[in-house]
Amino acid sequence: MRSILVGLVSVAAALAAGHLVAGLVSPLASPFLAVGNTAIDLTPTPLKDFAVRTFGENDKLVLLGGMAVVLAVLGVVAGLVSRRSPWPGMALAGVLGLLGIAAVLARPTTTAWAVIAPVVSLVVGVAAFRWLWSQAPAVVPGRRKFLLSTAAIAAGAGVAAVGGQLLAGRVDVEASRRAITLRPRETAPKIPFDADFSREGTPPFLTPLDKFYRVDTALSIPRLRAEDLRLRVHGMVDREMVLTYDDLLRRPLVEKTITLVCVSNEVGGPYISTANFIGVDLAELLREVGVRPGSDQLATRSVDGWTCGTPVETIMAPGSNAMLALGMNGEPLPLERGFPVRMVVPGLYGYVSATKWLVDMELTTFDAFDPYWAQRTWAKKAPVKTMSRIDRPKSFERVPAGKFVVAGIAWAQHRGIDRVEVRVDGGPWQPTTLTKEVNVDTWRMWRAELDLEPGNHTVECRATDRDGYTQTNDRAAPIPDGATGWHSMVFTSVAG
Ligand SMILES: Nc1nc2c(c(=O)[nH]1)N[C@H]1C(S)=C(S)[C@@H](COP(=O)(O)O)O[C@H]1N2
Ligand SMILES: [Mo]
Repeated sequence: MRSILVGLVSVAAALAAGHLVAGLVSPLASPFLAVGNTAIDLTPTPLKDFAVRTFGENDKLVLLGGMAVVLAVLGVVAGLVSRRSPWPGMALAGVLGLLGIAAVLARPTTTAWAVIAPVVSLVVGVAAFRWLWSQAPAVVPGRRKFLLSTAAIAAGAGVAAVGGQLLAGRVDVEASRRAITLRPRETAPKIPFDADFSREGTPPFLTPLDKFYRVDTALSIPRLRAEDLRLRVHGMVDREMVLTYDDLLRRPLVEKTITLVCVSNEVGGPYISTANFIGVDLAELLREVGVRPGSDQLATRSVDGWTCGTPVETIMAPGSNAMLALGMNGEPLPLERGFPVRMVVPGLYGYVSATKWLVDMELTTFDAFDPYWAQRTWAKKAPVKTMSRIDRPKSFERVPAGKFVVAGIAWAQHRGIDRVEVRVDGGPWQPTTLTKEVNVDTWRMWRAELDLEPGNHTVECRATDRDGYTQTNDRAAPIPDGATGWHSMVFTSVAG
């Protein structure tokens, strides 16, 4: 029992000490977070998909919780193997410490001296184990002193962990964000009130920011102040550039309504949202730096090391609407949306276009560089596939027989939606009514009135884009370049 306590408290002390020092030197060097981030990067893609599907946006909390449990178990083990001598437990603490050091060194963005955080963690872990073990009494009268020492170290660990968290947050990025007002020279046309069928179950046309889907690999949200931004543009260019946030603000700001979608969406999935993005024209900026012939990939990097590759051709095409976005829905980007600046390119899935916390843009080639997800077997190029989704009825819903409205969304960003059809129980395809098009870079909502006999039914939908392509029922998984197939919904019509 005593040795278990020694193991648990030593592990806690080690993690907390590392977290505290990391808060001082470099928050991402916290051994706990570094191991978590490394785990995310090393997780096989199918398991990652499973985690996102199962836990959605709580996937990171689940990971941190799981790590805490594993570490606690290791602490218990360290105690159990050290009943006679402290050495096995100290050795285990040392090995864990080395893992922390390796994880911090493996982070793409750590500076060399940030390694001091996991080193402190190792030393504290081994020393705490040794000291507490030596305090553990062989006789009952010594118990009180031992418990006091243990409680003191546990309390110290608590204070250190909280202190580390506070220090990591001391960069006042919220104040930096609050101080910004974005004044687009050209605002997006007002969204007409009938641009959605939200009363019939579709999402509202513009997604409120707290409802906007979120997908990224960041375990802790990067905290980069606008005034600290140095956005580098380099590689196969005529003139390198380093842009500050003020440089970006001085350029003409435009506002555009754009729908963003994630490649990991299953057919009928939730990872699609729409916002008014405020930003600067990306093609214009690239024309200023002068893209050298032969460069076909824009490789972008976020401050936490995540990378992305976008076809130069897509960005430079007339009317691409590609932008460096500084704001969403009238406010500066929220921190989790990539503050201070992110990229948006309509018509491409987010993982090949929408880099958040953007700090580096390198003109290169697809041959020369594989970004984060391409290294993990996703496609290097991924234009958004023409898709549609049924939002009403819900799966297995019971609806009144007779007249019933089905409704949903369809999207084919940058091509536009031409029509959406539905069919019931494998019958003939029927037309639906579409909302007025806001622009070709956004989703469009549809509805159709059905007349239903009582009983079980299946409704399916399919969209046709402006290029004349109609969705087929060929089923593809999200990996490597986006799911395909018709969305279908099984429901019951009830008489009376
Ligand atoms: N830095 C960074 N940017 C990123 C990602 C990431 O993991 N890290 N994920 C991308 C993916 S896969 C998508 S779908 C979009 C999602 O943007 P959102 O979270 O604002 O909805 O961001 C993209 N930008
Ligand atoms: Mo994504």
